[in-house]
Amino acid sequence: MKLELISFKLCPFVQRAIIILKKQNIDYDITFINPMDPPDWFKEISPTGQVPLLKADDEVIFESSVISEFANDISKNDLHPNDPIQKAKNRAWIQFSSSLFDELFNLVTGDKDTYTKAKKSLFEKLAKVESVKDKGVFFNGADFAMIDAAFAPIFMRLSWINEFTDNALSLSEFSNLSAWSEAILAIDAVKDSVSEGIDDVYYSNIEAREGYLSTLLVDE
Ligand SMILES: N[C@@H](CCC(=O)N[C@@H](CS)C(=O)NCC(=O)O)C(=O)O
Repeated sequence: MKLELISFKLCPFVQRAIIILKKQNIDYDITFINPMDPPDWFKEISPTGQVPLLKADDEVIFESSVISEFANDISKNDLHPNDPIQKAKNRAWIQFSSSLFDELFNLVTGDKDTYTKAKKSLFEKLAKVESVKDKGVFFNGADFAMIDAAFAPIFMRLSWINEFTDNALSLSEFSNLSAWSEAILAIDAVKDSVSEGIDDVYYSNIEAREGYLSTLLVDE
């Protein structure tokens, strides 16, 4: 099967799909577009107008979680836990994790009031994750799973923001999440899921948005 992932370099949802494709050693081509100004061929095949979109031969698969599940389904090694309850709980927390991108967006773009509310909401959600996280290295313990890939783009962006500021969004109050974030960000498939220099692009994006977060940037 020929796979082509339609992508946008800064997109955290694309990143999730790439991590699973890489972790499962699946061959795929990648095509970058700007979803804010998409080419006509993309508009014709995309039901939502959003990336990621996976072309599998002549079929179109959309939604990052579905693309990730598909990549897992066509692989020998299942990256979900075997136990149905555990798997269902993982899927529920994956869905929960997607809502964190709303707070991240508001943190990067909002004025001081929006930033403050988004930070409070983000940390309330993170506290819930902290309370259910296994004490092992990854979410379920020793093995990297689908859920770890789902959280990776969040932890990567939080670590960039902490590096660019005086730890404005430090995870230090969450000991489980701090260790989990470190373990996830050390995985090759995670490190290789973004283009070289994308952290600089993220920094410039924060500056360009001129939100409250841009006032917290310390010069690199
Ligand atoms: N629920 C979608 C969200 C994807 C998404 O928001 N992609 C953004 C880029 S990061 C996009 O394509 N935005 C263009 C638009 O919404 O028109 C998924 O998980 O795949």
